[in-house]
Amino acid sequence: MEARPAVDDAALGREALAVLEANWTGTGTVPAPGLYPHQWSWDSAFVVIGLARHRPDRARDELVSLLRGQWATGMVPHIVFHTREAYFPGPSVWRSGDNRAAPHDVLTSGLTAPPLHGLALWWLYRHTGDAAFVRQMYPKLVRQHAYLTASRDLGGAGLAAIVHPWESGMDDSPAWDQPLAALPVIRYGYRSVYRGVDLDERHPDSDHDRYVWLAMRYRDAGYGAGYLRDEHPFAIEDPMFNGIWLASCQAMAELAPLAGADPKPHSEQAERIRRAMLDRLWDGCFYARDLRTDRLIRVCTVGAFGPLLDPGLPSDQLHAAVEMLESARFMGATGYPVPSCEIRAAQFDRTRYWRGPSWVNTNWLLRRAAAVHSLDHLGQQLTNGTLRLVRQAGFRECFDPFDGSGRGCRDFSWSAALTLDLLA
Ligand code: 9WN
Repeated sequence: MEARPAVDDAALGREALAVLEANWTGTGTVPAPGLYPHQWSWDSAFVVIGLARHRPDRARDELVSLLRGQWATGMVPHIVFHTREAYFPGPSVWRSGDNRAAPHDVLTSGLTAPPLHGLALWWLYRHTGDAAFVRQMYPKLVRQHAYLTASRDLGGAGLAAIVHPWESGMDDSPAWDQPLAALPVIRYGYRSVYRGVDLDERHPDSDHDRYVWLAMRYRDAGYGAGYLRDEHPFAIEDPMFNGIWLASCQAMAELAPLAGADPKPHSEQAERIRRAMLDRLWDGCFYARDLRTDRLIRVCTVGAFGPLLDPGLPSDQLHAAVEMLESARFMGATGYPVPSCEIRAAQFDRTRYWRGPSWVNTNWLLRRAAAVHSLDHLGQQLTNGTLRLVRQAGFRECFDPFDGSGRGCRDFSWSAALTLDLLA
């Protein structure tokens, strides 16, 4: 495995800031130079979190810039294109400009992403005390949450459904294999967009073709909520997406008084999400539910731990989930935290993207979960293990969970940003 010269904390922090500076375009932070040359939604939220202590000015600009892409429906798109077309699918595929709900002055994708922004705003406030900025952003995030309630509660129980694997942020997770296999494959052949990375580490062409087909179908239906409810072939209640939403609802409840608003609707929303996740997704582990078959997708991925972000998670589920996380099914068997799929699953692959490798962002989310439950030992293990990964292999996109070697691209923004937070 490639080894880097030993770096102390101060040098690692300087390197992380330098990566983020290099990835700043003047209007936003790109996730990775070349590979992801636009602004991605949950990547930006992680950048806000990482910069909160070190560059609050930049963290504020990042969030403002991302939310310029928000649609009139409240939807925060998963990609905002401040720059020319340089990724596929780009603006000419999404055609947001043709949709009346999309912003006029900036082009975007038509999908959304895990709604981490409430938690990111709370994190920024916690480190800056900037209530004026909270007042400015709060109404936009209220509208984001309202969109999820109005247009994404496709199961009618209070959870938000994702309608595309890209919306999970975990594109090729084994959890999407079955619902994806039910879709037709029409050759588009655009996977070559992934320049500079090993294509064997990513999803096959057939999956990419299905991603594109699904996105275009939604586009051709005008990105309509009625179409999603009645016809769209991919609709899934994902525990990570909803666990993040719940955490953002709780963050919004704390921020509401600063904006002169009532916290209660946010706490009530969080309770609804908690109840629905327990009723619909829990069966010894939190699984994703396929709304088109009304069945749980019984493969345990890192997404199963999203509900741990909830301080109100009942102790039975909390203990069972933590036991599983620490067991030989997840981090008990690997040298590094946390594999993206349980290692005994047939689909586990230590080299392939969201099918096995460890990621800094999910490690950070689980460390946050450990903090809300005062699981100090677990939190420390996650912090130390993640810092060991980036110290040895650099700010890679993801890592082999057994030997810690880097996978995917280099100079990845959220790996750098969250390292800053872990070092603090
Ligand atoms: C599709 C930008 C994004 C992340 C996702 C990650 C990957 C895109 C892709 O890169 O997704 O949105 O082309 O694979 O899976 O989590 O937000 O870093």
